[in-house]
Amino acid sequence: MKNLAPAIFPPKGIGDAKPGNAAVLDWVHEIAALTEPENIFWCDGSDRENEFLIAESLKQNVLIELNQKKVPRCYLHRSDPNDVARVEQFTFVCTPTKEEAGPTNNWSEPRETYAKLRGLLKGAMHGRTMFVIPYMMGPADSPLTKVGFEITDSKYVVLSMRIMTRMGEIALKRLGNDPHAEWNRGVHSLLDVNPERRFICHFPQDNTIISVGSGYGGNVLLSKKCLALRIGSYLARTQGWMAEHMLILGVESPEGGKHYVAAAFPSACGKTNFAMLIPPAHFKGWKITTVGDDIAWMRIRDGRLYAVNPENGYFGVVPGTSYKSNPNAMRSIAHDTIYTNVALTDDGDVWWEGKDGPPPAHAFDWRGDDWTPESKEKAAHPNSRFTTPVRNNPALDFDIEKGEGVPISAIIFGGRRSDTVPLVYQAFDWNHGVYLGATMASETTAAAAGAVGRVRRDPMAMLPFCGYNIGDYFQHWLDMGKRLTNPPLIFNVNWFRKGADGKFLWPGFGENMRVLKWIIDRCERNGGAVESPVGWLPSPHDLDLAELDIDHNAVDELLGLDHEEWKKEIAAHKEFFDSLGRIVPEELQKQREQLAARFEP
Ligand code: GTP
Ligand code: SPV
Ligand code: MN
Repeated sequence: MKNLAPAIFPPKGIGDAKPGNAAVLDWVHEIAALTEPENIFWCDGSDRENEFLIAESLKQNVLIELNQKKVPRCYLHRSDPNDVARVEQFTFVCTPTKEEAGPTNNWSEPRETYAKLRGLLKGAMHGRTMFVIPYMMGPADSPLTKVGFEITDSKYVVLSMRIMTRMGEIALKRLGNDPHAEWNRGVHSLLDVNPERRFICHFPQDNTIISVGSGYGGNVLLSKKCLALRIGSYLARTQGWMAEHMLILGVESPEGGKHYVAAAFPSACGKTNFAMLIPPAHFKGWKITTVGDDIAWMRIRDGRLYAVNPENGYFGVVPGTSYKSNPNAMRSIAHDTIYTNVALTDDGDVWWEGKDGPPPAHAFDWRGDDWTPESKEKAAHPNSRFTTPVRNNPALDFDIEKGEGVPISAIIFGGRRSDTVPLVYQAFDWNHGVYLGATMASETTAAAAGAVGRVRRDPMAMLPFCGYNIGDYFQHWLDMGKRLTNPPLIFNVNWFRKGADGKFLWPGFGENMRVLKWIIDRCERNGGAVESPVGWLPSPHDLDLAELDIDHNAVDELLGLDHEEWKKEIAAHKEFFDSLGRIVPEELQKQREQLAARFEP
């Protein structure tokens, strides 16, 4: 198996950055005694170490060399074809009781699970190198910042974690030598990359993650979904802050005013694209800056919500990315990027469906097989990804390293809905906004293994990522609202509504600026809106649609409410709440009844 490369033996001065904290050392030695690696490699994230690991990865086929003139310092990784997305059915929250994990998580009993995982990890790193990665999530001087360690036998994970997190010395410094300090323990082993022995297990009470049998993204970059969201959401509730599956962007007006907004869309529903938006020509002088594209950690300060992006890189969807749809992403991934599961052209470049220009006459597809434009298979996997440092983003926000975070004026929820849900509307107040988030739904995507295009409820885009009981999570949102004297306004958007011809009614991407502008107007209390049963809706003239080639019927359709569709939608809300049982807070049940009542004549 191509990923299961043998041990490597670095020259002196590489791989020996042993941390000073005794608790960390004890834990590493305990895991080494179990997994029996050939040697231990203590990572420091330095350039020298990185160059060494890239060279070894090329030798061992973990990375494939690309044309360094076309894409400098970029490499291609092919994951096992059975291992190309998150696996929700093999993801577990291992709390002492099943109730603590709640009805939306797979639960398994902690002691039994530890025992099972120990069995799988026994001798798993035989003949191989065990890497120890110290990393930090969040800016160096933020009260929200967390330290984690990931043990892994995958060089791809080490190389990716160096891009995705603040790795090495900075993390060791933040942790210090107090053996009682809070830090996350992450253990990852590829095992034999067998889907039958693939488990992503979280132990929130122990601040511990164990992931085996996968080499792919959210399953193995333990900083991301596992720590920053599943364990993060658990810590956030106990510590009084929020860990959310949200992008964070800045909006600067020509007059120099600035707002920040956070937006929760499910996986592969447009967060990275929205976070890197370039306004159309008509919005001269407006500028969007990126704070984060996937995860927001937020806390209350002076009655307002402030957000930081805990990550240091983007693990973004490749297909569909082009100079037309997302120029900032294209510039970001032009250098210093690891590509996973895209196609390789004959001249050593990368290619994917939706890239600018014509398809190559011949390429190797994401599996490495011959591909031509006549092939039935896609050249790039629909969930192929780039891993690129935030520093590559030309639109990076100036305050990304600000420890206190950026003040959030608006929270936006949204999903992929072909019908029912209007382009944009505003919640009446915080609790109504929590209801919008709690009942949001989306058509499923290739970001997780399983059927694509099926509508499922995905509260706050956190269904696969909330590390505790979803009823308690809803209550936490309601409680946060009570503590906010100056809460963000809450909105819902849908870029994906379709017309009778099955085509998207809204052009999306950069044109989403027009919707964002209305949201900012509402935050400044000067945007027009009409009251509707679902919330405040813009009328067509409240949206700035100048210089946009769109049919006014399409606009009416985008902003319209079909009462028959909404009857079904409200019934689906009820069905969802009923499926959760008694854990749904009374306030949200009340919101649902009020929504239903507003549709009565
Ligand atoms: P994760 O990284 O999985 O969390 O995904 P994401 O939410 O960051 O989604 P991303 O921005 O990568 O977009 C996913 C897919 O949606 C891509 O294929 C995009 O081309 C497409 N997409 C993004 N924004 C829009 C939009 O405004 N309109 C349309 N029609 N498609 C969009
Ligand atoms: C998502 O699925 O929401 C992602 C990709 O951001 S992964 O890191 O694989 O979870
Ligand atoms: Mn995501």
